[in-house]
Amino acid sequence: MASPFLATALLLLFSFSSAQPRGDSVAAACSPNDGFGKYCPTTCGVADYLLKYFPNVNSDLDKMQWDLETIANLTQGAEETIVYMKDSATAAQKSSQSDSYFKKSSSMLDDVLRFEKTIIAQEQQIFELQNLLTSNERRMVDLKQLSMQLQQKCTEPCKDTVEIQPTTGSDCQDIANKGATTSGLYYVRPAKATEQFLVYCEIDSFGRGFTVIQRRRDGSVDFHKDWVQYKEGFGYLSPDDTTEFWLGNEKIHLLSVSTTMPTVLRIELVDWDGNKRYADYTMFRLGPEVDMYRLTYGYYLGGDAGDAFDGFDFGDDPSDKFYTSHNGIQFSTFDKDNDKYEGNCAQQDGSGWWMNRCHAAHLNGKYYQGGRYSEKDAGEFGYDNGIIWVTWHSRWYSLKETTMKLIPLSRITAGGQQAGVKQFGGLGDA
Ligand SMILES: [Ca+2]
Repeated sequence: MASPFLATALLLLFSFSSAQPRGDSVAAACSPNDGFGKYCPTTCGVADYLLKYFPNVNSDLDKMQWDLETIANLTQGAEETIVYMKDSATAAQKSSQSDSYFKKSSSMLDDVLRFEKTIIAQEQQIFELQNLLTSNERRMVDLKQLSMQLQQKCTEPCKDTVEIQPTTGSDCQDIANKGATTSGLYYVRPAKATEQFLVYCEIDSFGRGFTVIQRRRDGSVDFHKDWVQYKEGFGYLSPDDTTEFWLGNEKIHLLSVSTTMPTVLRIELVDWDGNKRYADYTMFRLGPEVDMYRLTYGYYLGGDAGDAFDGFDFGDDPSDKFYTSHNGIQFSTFDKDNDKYEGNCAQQDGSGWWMNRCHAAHLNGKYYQGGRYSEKDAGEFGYDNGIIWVTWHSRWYSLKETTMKLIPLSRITAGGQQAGVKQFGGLGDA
């Protein structure tokens, strides 16, 4: 509304001021105007016109002034808004920077969490290690105790763990007669012996006491020994009858000549099929060393193994049986040849035995696992050198187990002969 009026006023002013310096040209340039009349205004006419319009122009100028001030105010507001916005932008920038801080701090938080997890895991490990340490300490304590016990044991002198029974007697039957009921190791002193010696006594449930003079069971002892060794005895005496031995010719001699009662030599045999057989010879006697421990017996008492001591007709020669019998034959070893042969039976067969020319029974022979053997197996001489009882198995069959034992004739039938056979069960795998 103010603008058209203002424009007109300004136009008038311009027109007036430009006309003023030129004076004379006003009329020429005067244009008819309803405000000035039909004619060109004079100075007075213009003044009158100005005076007439001056209050309106003044108020218009005031209005313009006010408008300008309003505009200026608006501008300032805008400026302030811009500044505010700028500030906001800066703040926003700053806040976007703190976002990266947030990111950083959250990654730090992640790190912290990770470290916490690591710490927890390490604490768990430490706990487990502490447990291990504790159990190790306990083990150390146990080990220390064990080593203390061992040290104590080691400081004690070694004890012979072989149990020797307290009962003594002239032989095993004497010991059994005194009430001993357990088989095992005992000291005996036959009447003609100057000192006691150890023997294995086999005492059965009938109160019979056998004095064992020879034992083969597994080939663990080499029976290829010289005269002195056969005289003194060799191998091992065990309280549980698990070892092989030859008691010794001198002891056997003393046992056999110290009693006026007839002594029975019982021979028990086991083959590789576990079969068991026996042979009994009564009035057994072994001569003194000066008679080369000569074997004599009264007669064959019986048994299912047969009488191999009586010799055997091998069919090679009519004199076989005569030259393979053992009754009345002296003892021979490879270093003391007392046989009836031009050669050396004990040397050829690798044993000590009552060699004739040479044998039908040969219980100190070479041990052959499995039993059957041949001339090729028999070494450089190739003779029958196994553990032989030829009235049961051939001379090329070596027995698995043998026992030679002594008992007074009066006790051999105690409990009956059958009982004697039953008691045989002490041998082998029984
Ligand atoms: Ca000879």
